[in-house]
Amino acid sequence: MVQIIQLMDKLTVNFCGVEFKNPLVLPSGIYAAANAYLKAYENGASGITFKSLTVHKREGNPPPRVWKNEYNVINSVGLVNSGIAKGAGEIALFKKDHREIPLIASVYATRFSEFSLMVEKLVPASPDLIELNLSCPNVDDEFGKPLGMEKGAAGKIVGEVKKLSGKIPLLAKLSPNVNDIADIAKSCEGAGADGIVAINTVGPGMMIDIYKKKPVLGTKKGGVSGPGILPVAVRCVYEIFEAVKIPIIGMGGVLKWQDIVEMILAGATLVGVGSATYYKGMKVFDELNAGLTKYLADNSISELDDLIGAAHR
Ligand code: RRO
Repeated sequence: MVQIIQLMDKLTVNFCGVEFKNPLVLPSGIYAAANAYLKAYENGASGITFKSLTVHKREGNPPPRVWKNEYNVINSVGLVNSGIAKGAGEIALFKKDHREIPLIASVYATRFSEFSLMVEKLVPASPDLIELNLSCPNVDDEFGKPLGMEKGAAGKIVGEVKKLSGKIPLLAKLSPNVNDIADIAKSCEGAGADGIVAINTVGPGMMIDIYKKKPVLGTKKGGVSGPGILPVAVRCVYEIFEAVKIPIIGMGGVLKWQDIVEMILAGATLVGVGSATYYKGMKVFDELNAGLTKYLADNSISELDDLIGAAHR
């Protein structure tokens, strides 16, 4: 028992000054209720990201919004959320009741000024980190491409928000659906980002129900996650690691403990586990932590730090 606790201690990670008990976090948008966040934590996630907030409440896209097959999940949730005023209140309450759980707040906007407005409202709620979602793929029809798909705009958003975020570290969540994700990451770092989150969903993609002979999603197209996108995510994390010095939360397609190791070797300090909960339930966090712990022991690796970016050496 003592030995297991010592081994589990090896999983502790410091990310932007925040202590995480292991490298596995819940990404934004997988769940949107406090009880699901708590369940993820109780099952071994070390931190949670709240659903991205927008200035105003949103009802989301027409259903069906999420669909999965053996290889992939496709979603077109459409940013369902209660809006920044209520959302910031929910974050403050969660933080008051669960000070011990590292909490990442997330915001999405279609105008530069909206990012600033939301971050001003979030700071008093005291999230541990703030994620700027520069990359939701599912609202193009309403708003056009997300602002952060281009390095000039991504840097400008980070620079503006950095003036308001104070001591709370700022993360930029990037899209893989660009020519050069590393260049965008570099621009965010130059503008003051403290960390990068990569990747958001791939696509847009489409799945078709062969019996109904129709696309499965209400909006037909959506962002693709799940095991099939892991190699894209690993490549993005690898390229970003070469381009920046700030730490990375790697995510996209992680299902097995071996995928966590790949992500960390590519350069991730923390790893997001989202779609895997749709395949295996919340218990997947404990399963992945156990696999990672055994891998460290079997390979005589004393510190997780020794693995971060090791594929570059
Ligand atoms: O809500 C969504 O449709 C959504 C968001 Br905000 C995002 O960042 N990524 C995604 O795949 N879906």
